[in-house]
Amino acid sequence: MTQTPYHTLDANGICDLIAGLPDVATRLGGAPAQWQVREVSDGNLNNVFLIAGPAGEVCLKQSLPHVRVDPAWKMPLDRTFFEAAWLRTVLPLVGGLTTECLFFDRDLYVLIVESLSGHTVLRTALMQGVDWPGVAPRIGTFIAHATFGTSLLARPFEEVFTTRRTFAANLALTRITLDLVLDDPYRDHPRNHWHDPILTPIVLDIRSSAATLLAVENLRRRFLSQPQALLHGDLHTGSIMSTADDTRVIDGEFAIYGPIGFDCGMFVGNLVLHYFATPDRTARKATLRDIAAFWGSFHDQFMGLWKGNEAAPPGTLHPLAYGPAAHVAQQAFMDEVMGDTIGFAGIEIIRRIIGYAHTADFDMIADPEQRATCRAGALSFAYHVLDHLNEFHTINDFLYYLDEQGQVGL
Ligand code: SR1
Ligand code: MG
Repeated sequence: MTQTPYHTLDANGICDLIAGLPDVATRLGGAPAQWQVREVSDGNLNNVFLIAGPAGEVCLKQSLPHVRVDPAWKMPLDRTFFEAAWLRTVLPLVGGLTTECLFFDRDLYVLIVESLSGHTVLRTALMQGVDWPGVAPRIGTFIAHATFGTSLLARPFEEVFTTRRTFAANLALTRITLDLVLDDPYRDHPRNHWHDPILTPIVLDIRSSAATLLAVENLRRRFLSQPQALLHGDLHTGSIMSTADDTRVIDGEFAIYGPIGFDCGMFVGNLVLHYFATPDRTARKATLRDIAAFWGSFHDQFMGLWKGNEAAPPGTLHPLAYGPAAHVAQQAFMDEVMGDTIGFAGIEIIRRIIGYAHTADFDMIADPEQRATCRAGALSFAYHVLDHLNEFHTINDFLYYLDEQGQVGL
């Protein structure tokens, strides 16, 4: 049997690898003996290291043949390939809102990117109580440019179909999303878990509401059958690193063509989790402001790119209709993205509370009873949103209801 060249790298292996990569080694400066390797893995899937030299630092990510946090859960290695391909596709569209791919190796499934050690994971920063009003609109900019630029609105279909073919092979991680996000929470499954008993009646209500289940089924079908643009695919607040002034979207390993509202909804859903995990009126108002600013930024920039698209490359679909009717049609498309955003936000909230992969947001609340009440508030909110999805006509309807629910018990 042929031995595959793949092996998991330790600190020595990492230094040996980088010593053979002149561009990366130059960024670090000095000699390999001076390089410090620090493991900083904290996601569910991969090993991540920071390597510092006298002149600078890089970040190395390596796929494991299993889920990092559950070695019994076997997994193909190709996820860093898709992350590298995603970075190379979106970096030219979004400029400084992600990181540069410095190296990818398909034998070792190693990806090396710029280090962001001066930045903080957005979820952590939010939990520490920072208020950075610039972040949400920057994520709006990121999604508008990354999605518009990979869609049929901006590129000839031959290019879009070729990119779609690449990312359509991201089967293992798409399966994770389908199962963990869009299916498990709505049925009995051993991967689901929650320990607060006050959540159980809400879970039972969710699972017995035909309106909710049909809404989820519809969104699940849309996720798989509406290849509007290249998505990040896992755009939660742990996939964003930021300072007050500089924001980067990282971890694009779940990249897949899908409905644009999936990325928007995942981001909004995670802001809502933070909202309910912060039982403080001022902080909650800041989150309402952030969601509004995110949507405004995304909407206006996507529409701006669409309207100013006369310079699209030859072969791109040019509009046939102009004038007010065309504007109404564009607005209808944006309304569809908004409907998806609200629906996928609800779905993301539910899976983060009762599914396999929870988030740390609620851990900040010391009192177990208050923690359970806040979780229940978020879960009930998401349930109501999905159960009455057709009644949310604008993002303001969503924010109004969020504000109303956020005042209960404060
Ligand atoms: C087994 S992977 C679980 C979750 O971690 C990733 O970050 C995605 O959010 C996925 O759903
Ligand atoms: Mg991730």
